[in-house]
Amino acid sequence: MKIYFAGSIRGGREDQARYETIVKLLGEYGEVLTEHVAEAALSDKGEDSPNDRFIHDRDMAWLGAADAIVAEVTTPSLGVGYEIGRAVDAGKPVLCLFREDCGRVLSAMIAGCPQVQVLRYMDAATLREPLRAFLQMLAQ
Ligand code: 6K6
Repeated sequence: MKIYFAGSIRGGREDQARYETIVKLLGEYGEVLTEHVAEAALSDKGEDSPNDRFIHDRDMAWLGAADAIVAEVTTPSLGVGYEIGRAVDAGKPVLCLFREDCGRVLSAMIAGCPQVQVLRYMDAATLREPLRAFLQMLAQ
């Protein structure tokens, strides 16, 4: 099972520690193609990153290779929204994780998309069971 994890980078890194927890949990069920999204060293500035065209093309190739997309959508991010849209268009299963106590309301374009599953949570440590259920259902 190849899993594409999406989380905000230039949209803001406030939830980076949660991304680490989620990537660790996902690693119990498959290969996470985008572990770097959770790295603490990755800033929202990207001064030492490869160029944007390289990032886009590489990430789209990984998205195409993925069996499932798990996106943490609490911090709004153009890139994550774009990845979700591309994944839906490609017919990939998409699970979005939204932290309920963040004080924001999830975009209607995500919450209202019938091809996207949305899981509202409070504590990333409690996500093991729902992630297992989502991924094992796909493996059958
Ligand atoms: C580092 C810091 C700023 O830019 C970078 C370059 N690094 C990236 N490396 C890999 N994937 C990226 C990068 N920037 C964006 N993405 C992809 O878009 C990831 O898969 C994330 O899920 C998503 C984040 O989008 P933004 O709009 O929040 O950056």
